[in-house]
Amino acid sequence: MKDKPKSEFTGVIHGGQHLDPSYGGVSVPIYQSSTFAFKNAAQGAARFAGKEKGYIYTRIGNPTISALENSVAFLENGYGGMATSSGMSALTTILIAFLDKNSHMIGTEAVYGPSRMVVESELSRFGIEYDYIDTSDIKNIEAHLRPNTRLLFLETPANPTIILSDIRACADLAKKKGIPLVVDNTFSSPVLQKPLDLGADVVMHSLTKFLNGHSDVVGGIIVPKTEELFKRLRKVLTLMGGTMDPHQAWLVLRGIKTLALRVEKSQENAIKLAQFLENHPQVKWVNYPGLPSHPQHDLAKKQMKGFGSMLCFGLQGGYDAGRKMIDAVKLCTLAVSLGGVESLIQHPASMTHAGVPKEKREKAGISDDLIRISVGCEGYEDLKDDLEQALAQTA
Ligand code: LCS
Repeated sequence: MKDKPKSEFTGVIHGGQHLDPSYGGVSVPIYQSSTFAFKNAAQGAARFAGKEKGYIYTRIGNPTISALENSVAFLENGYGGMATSSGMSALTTILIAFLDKNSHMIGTEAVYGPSRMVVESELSRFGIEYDYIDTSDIKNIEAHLRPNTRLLFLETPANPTIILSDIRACADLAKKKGIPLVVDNTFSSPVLQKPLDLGADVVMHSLTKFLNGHSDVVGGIIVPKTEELFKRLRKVLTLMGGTMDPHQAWLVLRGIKTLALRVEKSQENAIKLAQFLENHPQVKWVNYPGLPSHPQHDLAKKQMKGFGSMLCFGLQGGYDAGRKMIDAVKLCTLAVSLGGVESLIQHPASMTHAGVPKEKREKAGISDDLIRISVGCEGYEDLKDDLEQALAQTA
């Protein structure tokens, strides 16, 4: 399918896909081959010169991986996709493609811990300068721009605070300054938010999360808006080698077919759970973009098609009570990661964001009492009963 369908339910199944040309397989075959034979020397040379279409070597391209790349590029309205071995590999490919020695980047401070750690502790060794700041305030971004700023990186909603950044406003600013805007869209998925349509230049995902949806694959993807950006990023990815494996691609492609269904069910659960938690006497605060109490509820309504299924909260009894609660859940699983059919609960300060120093965490709003839930597709009543019994044990 090339034309845009009316519904995301159609796009996730057919977008960018065509029947297998060999045998008409309805499901894309797994081309588990590292290399592809040439008919003769002339064909091999023509493929390397880019004069003939076709596959050469799986690090450079593979039919199963292409099917996944076409699917996500279609959903994100991008020029093309580049699947990577992990979400971190998508990010590092982007960073290396855009940043030079002595260049500067601005990033959302409440990002997934390793997303800033890779810059702060590794790329800084190569002379790259950075500011991880509150990107929900456009004036704050303007104040941190430097003559050598070469990248604006947003994670919205942010992991784990669920704070939003205004993609359209950031895109306008980035355009004015000639800086590429990259958005990590992992927490929304393209079903709920399309950053490229809001003016971003590149969108990335950890495919490990909602797109795959079954907690059984690690993967990532990069989708730029233009051919020029695609060529730059593809060159870096191919040279750095963070490519995906065909079997991994096939599993994610299978997961994407039910993305819209899973997102619909999990966010229906999330809004009800957020309301339940907000009204619970032992809960001190809840952050969920679908609640009118969320500081950016209006922005969420404007830039997202739904509020998603990630939420965080703190208990009256602080982290001691929170730890008792996460030890007491029976249906929710105590595990990091997110976006799967099963509900997961975790404590960012001691788990996903433990590598970020405490003062940086606190400045970013990742308080010690913050508990994060990735709401899954179970029945709402079962999830509510589980949280209710776990909360009762913290009293
Ligand atoms: N971007 C976001 C927003 C993420 O949440 C993660 C992983 C990544 C990038 C990196 O992707 P990966 O390499 O793991 O595929 N977030 C995780 C989390 O919150 N818990 O465990 C992993």
